[in-house]
Amino acid sequence: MKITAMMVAIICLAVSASAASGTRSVSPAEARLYFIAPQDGELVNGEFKVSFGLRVMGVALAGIDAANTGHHHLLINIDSLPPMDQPLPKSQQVRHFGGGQTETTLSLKPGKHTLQLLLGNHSHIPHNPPVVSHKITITVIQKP
Ligand SMILES: [Cu+2]
Repeated sequence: MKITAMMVAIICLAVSASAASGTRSVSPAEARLYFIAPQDGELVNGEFKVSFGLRVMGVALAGIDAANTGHHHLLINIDSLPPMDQPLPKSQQVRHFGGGQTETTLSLKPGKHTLQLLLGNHSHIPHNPPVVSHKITITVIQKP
């Protein structure tokens, strides 16, 4: 009987350990994610700089599990947010900055585009509650 209970306990530990890398991380309620540049409604050239702002939390490399940290994801022309309980997909529309970058240079076609920032934890899963910016709309104009 004792052995059986111990075996169950070991199995439970193994299961929770394997699930740990795939769980959400808690974020402080005061955390804020925002665009330093460009601003909502701004007209930009075909190639432009995007700067990410984060308050209360810190930036960590993907794979580093430290409290109150995460890495930036830039969502380009995404209408509805991806699922918040699983790793974010990687695509041209969902860009990961797992190297801890806080800015990038984007090249987009002329016209209107939306940009939104979403923080992900060490395994690219959004925090609980999600740390997400307002969605901004920019207009790319041809280079002069
Ligand atoms: Cu990521």
